[in-house]
Amino acid sequence: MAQVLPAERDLRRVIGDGDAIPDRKVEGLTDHDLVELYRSLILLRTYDERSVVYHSQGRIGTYAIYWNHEAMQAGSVYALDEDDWIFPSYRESAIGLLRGMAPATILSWWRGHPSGWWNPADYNLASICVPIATHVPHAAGLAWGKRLRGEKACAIAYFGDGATSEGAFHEGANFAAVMRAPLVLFCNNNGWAISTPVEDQTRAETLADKAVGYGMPGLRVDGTDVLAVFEATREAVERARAGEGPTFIEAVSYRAAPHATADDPKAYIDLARVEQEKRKECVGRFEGYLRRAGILTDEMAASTRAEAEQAMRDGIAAAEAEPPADVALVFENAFVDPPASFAEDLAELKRVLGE
Ligand SMILES: Cc1ncc(C[n+]2csc(CCOP(=O)(O)OP(=O)(O)O)c2C)c(N)n1
Ligand SMILES: [Mg+2]
Repeated sequence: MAQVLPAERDLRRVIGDGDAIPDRKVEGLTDHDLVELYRSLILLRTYDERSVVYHSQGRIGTYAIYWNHEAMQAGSVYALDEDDWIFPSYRESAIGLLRGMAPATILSWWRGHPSGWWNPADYNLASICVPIATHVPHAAGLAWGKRLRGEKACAIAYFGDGATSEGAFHEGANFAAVMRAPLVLFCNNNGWAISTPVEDQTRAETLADKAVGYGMPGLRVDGTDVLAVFEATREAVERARAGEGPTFIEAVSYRAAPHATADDPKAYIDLARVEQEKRKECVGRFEGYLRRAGILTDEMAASTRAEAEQAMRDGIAAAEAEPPADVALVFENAFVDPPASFAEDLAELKRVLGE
């Protein structure tokens, strides 16, 4: 039986504040690794900011903004191997960029176009999961399968604070622990499940405390510190590969953007707190670290951003160049034996669309 460590009470941090709190180094990370992490952060940030603009221009549909969540995604993926499987929620919709997926694919997904679907096995990346926590048991099952086959790969499932109140999360966590599945349960605790604050979500002192009940270690990390996230995930991955089973990581941040483009948080959020959080957002924090270490120059920052912006311009152009989807696909792929009424429904839809 794996020994259960008490959940870390304090948030783990590597990046200091350039003042009283010193920067720390992560063992094993070279300057090249730090630059790669920076590229990942900028690519994700640019994708997110451009997507909000594309949404306002009517070029993509409702979009789940992940501004200030980039460090959780880039830091954790950097601790994985290509063989490890990623199970994203809608909040990590663009995480495939870190596996070489074209921005056009993800933009197409948000356009509701079939070219936005990929074969998960091509990237070891599961479909974007919109129902809260239903992908946690899927990830646990896949991880268990890897163990049964004697493969070294593990899986990581991303979900929010609100997801820890869902049955599927608990089933997946328990199953993974009992089977010692090589799984990382990565909880993005951004303080909100749409308009429900985390304080109304649980009576547990921390979300990482939930890990103890399943007999797995729980780590707490500053979710806006890309290096702390990397370090914690690397430990979880090492445990998984050593046959010690799952680890729960609670990465804490504060949602500094609306839940999605369809949301107006003014009705419920603390706007002063949002402004405060924006000032210490994750990309700027890492830029500060890199500058203090003498790694990042203005030139490098500008060229990294320009590269990402070009990738987005190419991405939206490619997504918009896709021929319109065949609406029959919606009806053909829902049932093996479609109900008779589907033929009429399809005819009606085509009439409405003028096809
Ligand atoms: C099973 C299910 N119930 C309800 C919803 C509606 N819903 C969409 S997002 C959301 C909040 C989830 O919050 P959290 O897990 O904290 O993730 P975050 O959006 O903050 O990343 C809810 C309840 C859903 N998508 N799926
Ligand atoms: Mg949340």
